[in-house]
Amino acid sequence: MNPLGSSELIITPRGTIYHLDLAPEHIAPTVITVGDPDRVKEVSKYFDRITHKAQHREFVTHTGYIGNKHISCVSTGIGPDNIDIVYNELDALVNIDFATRTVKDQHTSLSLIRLGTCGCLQAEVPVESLIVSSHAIGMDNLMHYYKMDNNPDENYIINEFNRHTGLDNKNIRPYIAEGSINLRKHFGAGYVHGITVTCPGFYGPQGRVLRGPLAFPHLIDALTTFKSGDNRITNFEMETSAIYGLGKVLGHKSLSISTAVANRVTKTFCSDGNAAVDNMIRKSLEIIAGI
Ligand code: R1P
Ligand code: URA
Repeated sequence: MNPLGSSELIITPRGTIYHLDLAPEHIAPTVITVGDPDRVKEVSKYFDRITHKAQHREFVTHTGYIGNKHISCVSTGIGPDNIDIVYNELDALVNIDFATRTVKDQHTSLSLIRLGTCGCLQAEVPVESLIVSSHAIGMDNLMHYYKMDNNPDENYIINEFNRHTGLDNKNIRPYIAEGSINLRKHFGAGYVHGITVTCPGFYGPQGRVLRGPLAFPHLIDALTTFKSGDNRITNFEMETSAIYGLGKVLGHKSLSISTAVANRVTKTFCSDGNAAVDNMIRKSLEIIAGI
């Protein structure tokens, strides 16, 4: 294989990858991703020790240990386009030899777990619930730029979703990707499981009207009423489809966990979002440290 060129794989003079500003030795096999850069310290305050800190743009990283568990926390910022950067650069840190600029013969699979926030789409799932995404349905377009195969179950759900919502006839091409079953099985009691819809925006793409009129005024209703067997849509947010899609394409185990800060059916908003997110972090880190 020809070495990757300098505009393809961008390595700084310090030997770090361009956006994340990390060298291969700075990253752990288990990585927590969070949207908000300020949330990284809220995760790493539970580490027993921190061995490396980095920050470039919205990408803040703290790496350390909980007991013997080697763990990193990286902020992604908002949206699938940022996930494209974070996933490709984390993958490069473990699967590309920076000295030869070639893909390593031996593939390393990371465990990548998002601890985020979301809007809930079922009336009986209250704000502050912790939601584990079984699948993500992407209303964004990131994964249309990659060659990704779907299994028959994924194809079945996305076909039913398109039939139910009619959104695929409206300049949107929804896609689907499943999260890691191996990671998901650890998050039982205290977590609600369901399909997550990933939206390419917080306002119009999530049915919010401030001033701009909506092209799809019935979006929320179409999402809340969708069912495929036992699968229903529990929530929406802005990263999980890219996380699950790129996890599949690059061969990493990915899981997305969210605290519901808004319920878009009952029209309620969490009174103390920080406390609810802290609860998710503490509870989930306890599980992650034991995996
Ligand atoms: C929108 O406010 C942001 O919050 C959610 C959405 O996915 C989007 O990134 O997640 P985070 O709280 O992890 O950023
Ligand atoms: N994040 C989102 O993307 N939507 C919400 O409603 C809440 C958090």
